[in-house]
Amino acid sequence: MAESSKVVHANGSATVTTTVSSNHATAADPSSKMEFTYFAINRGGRGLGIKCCLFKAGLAFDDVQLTFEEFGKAKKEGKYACGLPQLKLPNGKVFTQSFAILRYAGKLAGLYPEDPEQALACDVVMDVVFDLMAKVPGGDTPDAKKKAREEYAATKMKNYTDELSRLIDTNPGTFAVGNSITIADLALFFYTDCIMTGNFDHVDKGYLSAWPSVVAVDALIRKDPVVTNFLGSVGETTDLP
Ligand SMILES: N[C@@H](CCC(=O)N[C@@H](CS)C(=O)NCC(=O)O)C(=O)O
Repeated sequence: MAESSKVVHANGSATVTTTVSSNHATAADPSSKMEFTYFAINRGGRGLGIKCCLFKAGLAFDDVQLTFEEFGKAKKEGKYACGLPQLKLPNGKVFTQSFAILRYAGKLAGLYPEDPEQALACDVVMDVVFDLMAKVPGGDTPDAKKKAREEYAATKMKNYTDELSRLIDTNPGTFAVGNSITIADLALFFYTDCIMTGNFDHVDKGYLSAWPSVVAVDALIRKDPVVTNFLGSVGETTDLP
């Protein structure tokens, strides 16, 4: 269930805040709600895994979606120094860093293993994805960006994906870690869905077919209720183009 309010600013841009809550949500009192701020996308980016966890945990939250224009303006005013996402807890404390927030939300949702070795396996997958995505090169010109991205895909990104595939093969179970979805899978999906939807500039959407184990886990994540229930609540799916 999602109720939206839209604040349209004088310059025509709009901040959309949606109160997201699953049917077992607990936060009837608005002051007990978390506030999650990211860009205006549900699927993709660093926000999806976190929102899936909060939804799974049954925690209502205000989903504040900024336009790039609003974000740019806020940055100029000194806000969001570490970028988005950010999570404000009901006690007013504000936290950044997507994977730290994902780990926190994953604990609330029961999607972060309690067993120390399983948690380690989960963290390793997450950190490989984090490095892979953090090191994606840009470029001063479109041509330079294309060249840098193609080179990255053929070298470092290939090595990181080899490692993800090795971890999946080493960890027992059908998902990245174990037999049910964890935050390792939600972190992995940040990468795989970006590639498979063709949203990773200058990398072919079939790139991952060289790693069948990664593709197999992606297919499980793509149809897992943890992901599809949240996306369904905001009218979206995990379908591929
Ligand atoms: N380490 C941070 C990185 C955050 C980050 O770079 N977010 C991007 C969007 S996915 C962003 O806001 N970029 C614009 C900026 O930092 O000004 C995290 O994991 O949350």
